[in-house]
Amino acid sequence: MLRTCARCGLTFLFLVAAACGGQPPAATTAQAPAASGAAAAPAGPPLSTKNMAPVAGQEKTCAGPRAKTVDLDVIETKGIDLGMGTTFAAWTYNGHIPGPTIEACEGDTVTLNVHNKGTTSHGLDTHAFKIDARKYGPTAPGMTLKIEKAVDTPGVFMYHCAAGPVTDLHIKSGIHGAMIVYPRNEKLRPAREIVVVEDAVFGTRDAKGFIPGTDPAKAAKNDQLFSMFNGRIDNDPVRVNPGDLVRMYFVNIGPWVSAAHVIGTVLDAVYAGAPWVHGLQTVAVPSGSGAMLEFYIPEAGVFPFVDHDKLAFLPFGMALAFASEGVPGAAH
Ligand SMILES: [Cu+2]
Repeated sequence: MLRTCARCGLTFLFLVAAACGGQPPAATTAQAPAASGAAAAPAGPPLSTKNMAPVAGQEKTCAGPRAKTVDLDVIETKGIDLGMGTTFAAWTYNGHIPGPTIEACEGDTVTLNVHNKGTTSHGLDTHAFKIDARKYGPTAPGMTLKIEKAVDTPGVFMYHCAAGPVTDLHIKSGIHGAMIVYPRNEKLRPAREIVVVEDAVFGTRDAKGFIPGTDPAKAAKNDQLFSMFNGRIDNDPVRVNPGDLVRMYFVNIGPWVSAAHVIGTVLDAVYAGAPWVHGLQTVAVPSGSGAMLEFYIPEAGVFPFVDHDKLAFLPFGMALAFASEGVPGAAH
């Protein structure tokens, strides 16, 4: 069994210490929080984690060309760093778990070129497309699979390998990511945006912390060794400020339903397919689905994002802390 590290064994103490011990925020964007759906002051820059780049966002994406092309390499790695002294011989898009976030705007035509640089057949299935499923592949090693379709449904979608009967094994080996389709005519509220993908590893960790690959028996039983956010067992705190509105583009790869919850606040608005829903403590996001989760940072402090049904993994670092040191008093 995976051991807890000294730093993460006391998860909340660590989160609080990390939040209080770092550098002060560059700027305070505290604001009188707007009522749901109302206009708000400009937000700060988008947020990121170690394995997740900031998004371009709705404005840039929707102002860009109506035809968007994304190239993805399927790479079977010999080992990637998951944090806490653990490495995993993952299969990936572009060498990382998760793969790169694909951003498009409602009405765009999206072309995905999947270059299979692996040793077995791989493909790509995005839940944002309405298309003949056979076009998702797979394709043989050395080949490129081209998939093209206009997207007409805004939302946060899972994309993943399509490998016929062994698709589950490929998804659970790391070949997955998030695709955002921004609405073209509904302007999203200014917010600190971040992408979070919940995933898991199904294997056995040796004495050196190496997981040589996915264990098919564990995968078949949804018996994960641990679950993660953005391909990391542990993540550094994400710096925010009191009064910030955070919009999380969340995808649950699985296993099971994610009970998406932010400790210390209430979800102000959730979009998992129209209409927006307001005032939720926890929202259920099934495996294979996604949602936009909006919440305010109510005051200075630490606000960990968790899967409330997987709190058993807290000792192994499974919490993404939003940490605020800014000016208290901008409470929402
Ligand atoms: Cu695959």
